[in-house]
Parts: sequence; C-alpha cells; structure tokens
Amino acid sequence: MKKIKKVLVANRGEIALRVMRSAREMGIKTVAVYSEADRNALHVRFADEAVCIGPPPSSESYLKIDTILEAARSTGADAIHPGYGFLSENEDFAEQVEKAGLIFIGPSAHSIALMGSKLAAKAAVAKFKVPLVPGTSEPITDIPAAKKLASKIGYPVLIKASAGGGGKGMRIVQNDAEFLEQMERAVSEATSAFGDGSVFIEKYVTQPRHIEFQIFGDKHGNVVHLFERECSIQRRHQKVIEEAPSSVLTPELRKAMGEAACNVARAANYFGAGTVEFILDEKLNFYFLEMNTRLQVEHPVTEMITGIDLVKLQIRIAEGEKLPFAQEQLTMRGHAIEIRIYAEDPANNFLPDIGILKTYKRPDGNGIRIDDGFEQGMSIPFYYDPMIAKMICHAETREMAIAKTIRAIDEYEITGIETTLGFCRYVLKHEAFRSGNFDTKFVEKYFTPEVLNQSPDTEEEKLAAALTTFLLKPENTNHTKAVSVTTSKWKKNRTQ
Ligand code: MV4
Repeated sequence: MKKIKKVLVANRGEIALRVMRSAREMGIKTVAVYSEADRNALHVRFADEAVCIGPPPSSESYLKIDTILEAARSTGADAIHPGYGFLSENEDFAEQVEKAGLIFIGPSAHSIALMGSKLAAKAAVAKFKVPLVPGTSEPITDIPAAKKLASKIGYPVLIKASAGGGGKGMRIVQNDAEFLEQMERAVSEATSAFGDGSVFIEKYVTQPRHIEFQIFGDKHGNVVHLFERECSIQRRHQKVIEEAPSSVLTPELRKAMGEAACNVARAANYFGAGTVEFILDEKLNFYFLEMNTRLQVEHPVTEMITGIDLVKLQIRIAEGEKLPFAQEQLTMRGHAIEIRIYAEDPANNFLPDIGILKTYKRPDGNGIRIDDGFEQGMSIPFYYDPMIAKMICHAETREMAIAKTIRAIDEYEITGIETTLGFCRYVLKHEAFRSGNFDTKFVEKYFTPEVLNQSPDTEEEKLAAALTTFLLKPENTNHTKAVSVTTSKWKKNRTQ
C-alpha cells in the first residue's frame, strides 16, 4: 500500500477540477498541466502547481505522453489521474506511467487493451456467461461464410470495427444484396481510422435502450457494481441526458445485469472504476456491448444516488486499498438526472458555437450540482470538446428530479453563445421522456429545430417562468431603478 502525496491530473476543464477537488479533500497535493490555450483556465488556478505542456492542439499538449511524464517528474508527483477522453484509455500511457514508477489512477494496461479490442472483449466475457448479441466472435475473413451467417441470424445486421467503439465504424446492412459493398467499406474505413481492418457482425437491435453499469474492482480481486445509468437520450452517439436509476429495470433485472457487469470486470481482472455498456431490447433482453475503462462524464448521477465519491474511491483503489463495502451494503437513494450543456446551436444542426460567455449565471438550491470549468467573461476554446457544464439534479423521485432540472434550466443564464439548455428542456418536457417510454432513437424521432420555437408550456408555466426570471434580476429588487426585463437568448427562442 502506497499513499499518494501528489497527483498530476492529465486533463483539463470540468473533469480536471472535479478530480483535484477530491484529491485536495484527501490531503493530496495537485499538479495541473495545461496547453497555451488554457493558461487562465480554472483547473490551472485551482491546482497547487501547474506546468505548461505545449501549444493548443491536443496532439501537441494533452496527448503528449513524454511531456506529461516529464511534468510529473519535475514536480515530484507520485500518481497520474487521466480523467476521461485524451489519454484515459491509452494502454501505452498506463504502462509508461507505471514504468516511470508512478501510480496510474485507473485500470491495468492489460484491462485497457483487452476492452479496446471489441472482439477480444467479447471472447473474454463469453467465458463468464455474459449475454452477447448473436453474431460472429472472430474477425471476418471469409465473406461468403459471413454472408451466410448474416442470413441465418437475420437482417438487419451491423458490421462493427473491432478497434472501434462508441459507435465509431459501425455499418447497418439491410439485406444480402448490400452485404459485400458494406463489408468492403467497413474494412477500408476501419483500416484507415484505426490501423486495424478487423470487423465482425452482430444482429442489429433496432430500437435499444442504452443502460450502463458502474463497476469497481480492487487489486485484491473484489468487484462490485454501483447500479446503472440510463443513457438512451443521445444524439449521434453523444449523450445528452443521463439518469440513475433507469425507470425500466425491475429489482430482478437490475440484479441480473449487475451480476453480468461484475462478471465482465472479472473477465478482465479489472481494478478501478469502469463502465459496462449493455443494450436492452423491447422484450427487456440485455446484451453486453463494450466496457469503458475510465471514469465517465456522467459519473455524478451515480455519486448522487449512492452518496459515494467515485474519484476518492479510484484513488484509494490505486493506492492498493480493498473496496470498503460489499455489494449487499450498497443502496440507492432517490433519482438523479444529468444534462450536458454544450456550446452548440441546436437550431443549426448542433454546430459548435464557441465564443465568450458574456453572461454566465448558475442556478442553485437543494439537490443541484454543477460541474463546470468556466466563469463569466471566459471564452470557450475552439480546440477542445465544447461542453460548458454538466448539471446534475437529485430528488426523491424521478418526477421531482425532472421538475428540479427544469426549474434549474430556467434559472441558468448563459448569453454570448448558443447552448443546448433549451434543447434539454424540450426533452425533459416531452411526454415520451416523462413516461419513461423512450429509446436511443428519441432525438431522431422527436427533435427538429422548430420545436425550440414553440413552447410546450401551459400558460401558467410560462407566467411562472417569466416571473422567476423577472424576480431574479437584481434591478428588479432595487425599486429606485427603472425596470427592464430582458431574458436570456435561448428563452427568447423558446417563447417566440
Ligand atoms: C448496437 C446497436 C444495436 N445492435 N449493436 C452504439 C455505440 C456502441 N457502443 C454500440 N452501439 C450500438 N450497438 C447492436 N448489435 C445499437 C447501438 C447504438 C447505440 C447504443 C447505445 C447508445 C446509443 C446508440 C445509438 C445508436 C446505436
């Protein structure tokens, strides 16, 4: 067991800040790394020390393994937390961190590599009786044989790249006639995108729900799950709204899926935080898709319902401690919803809308958590992911969590750039979302830019929203000043 004294966070933005906050509470010193675009970023200001690692493009800064290792050496850090994205699922990075005598706060390079290959992952978990979508378990080399199998399992089928993941390199094939052409395209795409042309086929589950389980393993062979997150509301494989728990799982199904998720972790000799992704078909059959070997963006919904700080747990596990609880000791409380607020214009095909945060006022109140990395007046750099903030609301029931999220959206004020706030509000107000009867096709089915211009609100709700906006303006509590009511940009769009 080796106590960590100083951690370097190899990331930026909200997640770098979120990791450092937990480290500081544990008495661990923090080191930020930053690119030239992030000189004034909040994670740099928050850290005890900060090291510039290069020019703005990620390939010249946040992805530079040697430079980051050198920053750890020069500051005397004894551990590295990779956050999500960037180097978090790079097995070479995990290996080199350990070779340099530092602790990698994450799984072993072996687990990362195993799960990075979708085919190797499927082969490993099959031994643990984890349900898989019908399909091939080897890379396709014999096209006529693959075509035969596709007819046998029944169209439509999906061709997936073994080195893909997160929806990258997938192709739908509707019938025999299309098979050859789609196959050739998939192989050539996989070769150029990943340097590995291995592909496999699976039965295409047409309208699945995406349910993922948070798992944790320690270095002593213990594994638990921290329940599920429902992530079906997504747009082009980018999650928009996540919640925990899922409204479709019965306690029995939760138990079965949770056990399968733990078996996936066991199949990889997994330690640290991980996420096991499943799809659920309309008959509530579940199938393993892939495992993400990192802390996820949406981890706070799990923190809200379990009361467990996942980053602190990651650090303790990395130090070699045993999991501090058994599965039976874990319980869920209430319901949590996360919305991701992106600097994107929903009225314009979600094009990134980078610029200056002219107004940035966060909502507040019981059960609201905002993880962000910006302040009013800052600009959103164009080089990185355009996520401005995540807002997580926790309440006793799903209905109350939805109501709280809508209230908080109405209180959020962002001007200067377009955001996905109004889009999230539309989803939360939608009958399909509220009833829980939705799948991964929600946005395709129900969203067009026009819906942002028509408010689904009742007259009373509109009045209440307008009154809240009015009363929250400082000028409206100072009666010596003239009253001028201006609403934020997205609200104007909504009520126009
Ligand atoms: C699938 C599928 C249907 N059938 N596999 C997309 C992300 C990657 N993890 C795998 N994905 C899918 N795999 C079979 N056999 C549907 C998807 C999928 C999806 C999965 C989860 C969340 C959103 C999604 C959106 C479109 C497609």
